[in-house]
Amino acid sequence: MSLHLPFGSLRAKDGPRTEELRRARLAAGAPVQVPVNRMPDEVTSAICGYCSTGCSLDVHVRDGRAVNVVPTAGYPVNDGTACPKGWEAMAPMRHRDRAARPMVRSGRSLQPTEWGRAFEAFCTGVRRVQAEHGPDSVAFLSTGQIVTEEMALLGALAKFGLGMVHGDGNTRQCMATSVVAHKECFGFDAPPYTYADLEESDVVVLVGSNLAVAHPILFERLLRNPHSPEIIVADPRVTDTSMVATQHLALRPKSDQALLYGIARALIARGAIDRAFVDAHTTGFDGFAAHVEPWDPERVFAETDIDPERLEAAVDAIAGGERVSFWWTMGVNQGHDAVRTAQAIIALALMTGNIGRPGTGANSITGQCNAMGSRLYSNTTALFAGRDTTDPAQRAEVADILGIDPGVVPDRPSLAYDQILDGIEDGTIRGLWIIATNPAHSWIGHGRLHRLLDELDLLVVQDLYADTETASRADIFLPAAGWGEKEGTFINSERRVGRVRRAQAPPGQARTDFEIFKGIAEEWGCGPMFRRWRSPAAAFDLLAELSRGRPCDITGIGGHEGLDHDFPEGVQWPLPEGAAKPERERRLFVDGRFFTPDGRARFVWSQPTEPPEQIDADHPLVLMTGRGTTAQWHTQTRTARSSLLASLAPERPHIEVSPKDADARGLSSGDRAAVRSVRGSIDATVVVTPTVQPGHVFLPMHWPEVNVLTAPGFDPYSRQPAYKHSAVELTKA
Ligand SMILES: Nc1nc2c(c(=O)[nH]1)N[C@H]1C(S)=C(S)[C@@H](COP(=O)(O)OP(=O)(O)OC[C@H]3O[C@@H](n4cnc5c(=O)[nH]c(N)nc54)[C@H](O)[C@@H]3O)O[C@H]1N2
Ligand SMILES: Nc1nc2c(c(=O)[nH]1)N[C@H]1C(S)=C(S)[C@@H](COP(=O)(O)OP(=O)(O)OC[C@H]3O[C@@H](n4cnc5c(=O)[nH]c(N)nc54)[C@H](O)[C@@H]3O)O[C@H]1N2
Ligand code: SF4
Ligand SMILES: [Mo]
Repeated sequence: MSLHLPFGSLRAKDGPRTEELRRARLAAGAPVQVPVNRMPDEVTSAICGYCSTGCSLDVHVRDGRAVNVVPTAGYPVNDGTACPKGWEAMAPMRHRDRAARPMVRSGRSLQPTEWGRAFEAFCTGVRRVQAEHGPDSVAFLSTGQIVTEEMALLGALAKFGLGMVHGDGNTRQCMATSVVAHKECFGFDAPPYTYADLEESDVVVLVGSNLAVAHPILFERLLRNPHSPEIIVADPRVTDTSMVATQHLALRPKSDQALLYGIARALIARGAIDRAFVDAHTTGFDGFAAHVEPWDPERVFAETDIDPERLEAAVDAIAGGERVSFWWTMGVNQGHDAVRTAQAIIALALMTGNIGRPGTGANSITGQCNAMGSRLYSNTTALFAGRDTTDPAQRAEVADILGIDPGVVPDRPSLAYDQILDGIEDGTIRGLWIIATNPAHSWIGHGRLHRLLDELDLLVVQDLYADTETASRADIFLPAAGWGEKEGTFINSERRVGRVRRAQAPPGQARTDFEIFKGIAEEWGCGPMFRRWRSPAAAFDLLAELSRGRPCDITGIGGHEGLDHDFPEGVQWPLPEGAAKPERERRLFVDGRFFTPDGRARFVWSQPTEPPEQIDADHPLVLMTGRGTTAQWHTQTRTARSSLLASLAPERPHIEVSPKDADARGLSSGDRAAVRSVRGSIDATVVVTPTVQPGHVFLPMHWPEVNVLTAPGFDPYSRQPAYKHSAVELTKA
């Protein structure tokens, strides 16, 4: 059955809503005859496969091929709008560089083969390494960018089927800090907000978040806030986001914890505390208050460069706000003291009673399209739905729901990403399976990683393209279907579960990650263990069952069918079975009850520490890295393959330098400079700009050489890499 609609009626602004389209499609009998060059045969919708905003996109299909993408009108997240990556979502999928055949290494090159041979090579390879070096010697690294159903099947297959214990993902590079901060403070990894909070606040505090570039549609929602909000941006740089701020706190890199403690102290000093909320719903406030007492305005100035007047102005705004929301992203999470910094933000929200009400919250914004799915269901470091691997009862429960022997569920937690790499270094990890991530570009200080990848006995890479920095090093390459070519769900930053749908077939022999995992299971001989995982829809039903009674309970969604028919606008977790039809936008902790055993949120604090790599005479500049433009996505494997997106982005790496530092080095805009850290040197084009302060430089992360420079430092609690503080020097090339 197909629906024929003229393109004219699918304009983003006033086109029919997804559900209406779907209803019309169901109702449509005989196809309407219209000129073929103007009409899609079918319109399907899918949540965008780039950032965690989770916009819905309508994909127009003609003759089995996706021909056009239009943002879904009426969808609660984006209502007919999208950033350039969303509009261009199909171009990288259609590109001639897409990998279409499995490949196995023969000497220096990867040679095309058939799936049967590739699965055989995979299983023999993994078995051989495990036989020689023990079952723990093969690990996997996965992603926040495949559908939840695939992530979960990967975790189950690797751990319960193939006997692996260690597996982590690129979510470690990104959200590990928020996970730990939330668990300790709220009792579960539970970002409490809904996007409407951006529009309902009268004070919005953004810490280390460049929303305008990284989450453009959320930025637009902030701009639509009708309350003329005070917008406070804490970022060492002037960014597209700080330009709309009413207060820009251009703090010294990695001094956030001191700033936040200073704000807390000042709020306490003037009695701007919600004592009733603190007494009824939290523990640890008095200890926290005593801890922050030394951060008087002079000390804050000395440690952060934010003078007492600016501090006072920020405190005034927060104290005077009725509905204050606090948001943070990688400026916080990618730090050597990241968890405690995030917890200082949470403390500000708790002590002022700014949580659980419209326009409030301590709100960590996620990064990748399905980072939230990976946090709940990737089964990398914890068990499904946030369960504890070391708890026998929770292991038994998982085994029971999946119909497997509890003995196969690992009773030890996995090593974290950097510890897996240490394992390669010390010879305990000898095989690695990398799915939907490109660490040879994105990992911190990656010179060492390149060497370690070359030392492995077995490297398997599963990607859309065989020429990524990581895939080109593989012994076995498995070609995957991508966005728009598979079924499943993503969970966005505000906990909204939304559908991803297949609009076209993948190229050549490429298969969905789900099919690849099933194929490996069959070849390995553990296929029967995964019979319940018949399809992505069946997998979703298992995941719902695994969530029953947990804070992220989604048993009330009714599976993929429920999402297709009852919740075309997606649905935020939790939604337990039998719950009333939920509101369009929901937040957590409305009743002041948290997920800790006593129902109270926790204040958690510590003494700030120094970044591990300090500037010195040879390397006097602090290097910050991050997102460059809305048109570039991470390692650019996808975005660089859209000519439109490429035209919106710089052609080569550029480094932003302050006029003072440029003068001192005889550099002008357009010059080529060598940027060097103790780990190596790269070549970049100089952009002289007052948006960075003297003593700082900024390099977008989108170029493969950037992580030659970055200093491997990690938060001790989350083991998240600290991508935003390395010491470098610049010289004219
Ligand atoms: N266009 C585009 N959008 C993306 C992505 C992409 O690659 N391209 N990636 C997605 C992903 S996975 C993620 S995680 C998010 C990241 O989203 P963001 O975290 O918003 O992006 P970043 O540019 O990494 O970092 C944000 C800001 O932190 C600032 N910063 C650096 N050091 C400090 C510090 O010490 N303190 C403070 N307060 N700020 C500091 C930087 O100057 C930068 O402006 O973006 C998502 N969206
Ligand atoms: N210097 C510096 N480095 C950073 C950061 C920084 O701020 N500064 N940020 C870090 C952060 S927050 C993140 S999240 C990471 C991101 O780092 P990566 O995850 O390494 O970057 P991506 O380019 O998103 O890689 C995703 C890969 O998956 C492939 N892929 C896409 N869809 C599919 C699919 O459906 N199936 C399969 N099998 N493959 C697929 C893509 O082609 C691509 O090769 O980078 C980190 N690195
Ligand atoms: S804002 Fe994010 S989710 Fe929305 S279209 Fe852009 S990349 Fe996709
Ligand atoms: Mo990220």
